[in-house]
Amino acid sequence: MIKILITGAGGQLGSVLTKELQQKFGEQNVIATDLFEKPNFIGHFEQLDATNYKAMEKIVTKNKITQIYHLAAILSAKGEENPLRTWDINMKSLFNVLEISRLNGVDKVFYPSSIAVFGDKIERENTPQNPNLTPTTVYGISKSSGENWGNYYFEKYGLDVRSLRYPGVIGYQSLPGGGTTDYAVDIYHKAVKKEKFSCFLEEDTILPMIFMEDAIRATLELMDAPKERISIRTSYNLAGMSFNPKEIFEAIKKIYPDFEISYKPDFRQKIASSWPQSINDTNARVDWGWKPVYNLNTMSKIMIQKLEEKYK
Ligand code: AKB
Repeated sequence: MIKILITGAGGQLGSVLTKELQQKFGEQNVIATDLFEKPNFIGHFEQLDATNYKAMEKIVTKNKITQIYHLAAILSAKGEENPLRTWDINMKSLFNVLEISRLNGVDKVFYPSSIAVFGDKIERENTPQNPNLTPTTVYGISKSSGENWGNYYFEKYGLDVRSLRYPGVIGYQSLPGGGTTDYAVDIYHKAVKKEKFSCFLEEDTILPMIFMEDAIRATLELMDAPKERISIRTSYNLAGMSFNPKEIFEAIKKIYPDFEISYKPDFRQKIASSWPQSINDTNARVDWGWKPVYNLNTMSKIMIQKLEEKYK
């Protein structure tokens, strides 16, 4: 019997993943947790600060949890406001998940990593799986350390920790908060609301991105893969598509010819400039059959159609 706990269930990815897991495993078998319950949430919700060991342990034991999806974290841009607090929250919550899992019979853990683990000392095109990681943000440092802690718990205790290095995730269902790739979601909302868009990155800043549907499918496929197929216990590179602000603007302009953009790069430009432009995800393809479906144009059509329904 699979019983799932999700931390950060109210976040951009967490809110969509929670629904998918509810559909797959049954609403009663998914316990969504976060600092606050979202209005209109349907299912089993428990309020949880993931840095609180005792509170997390209580939910895990009471509900006989067998899998944890640990999505709670402070992201790249927000994390720079208070680096030590970001480190503390991101690492404390991860240690809680790993220790509680090992001591309470949880069989599988999902830990999201990020393209933020790569620094500016790498090949920025087709970035390989195992370059020297020199992250430039505290979020990236916490994720690269977290990947190694996941690997450590697998090697030392046999805990089945699995992880993906997500690119920027773009979806119509939820809003991101505090990331460097957030502009690529916001731009669609502005276009559909017939507002001008001010972009915090320069027009030629190429970043790896992925459509929410692909990101969710990658997560479920990784978690479903037979154990012997998982050769990487730090975190898998994962690619969807790559584009810059000018290209996404042009894709949207095909649908809204009057849409306007201006560029006002801020501190996030430096972060974006230190990240890869495209990702080599051969290991994910070979090990568990990963293949993205969406590109910039197919994603843009769906984003706009769904947001038009939302704002109607
Ligand atoms: C961020 O921009 O911080 C995140 C990420 C790429 O991990 N979206």
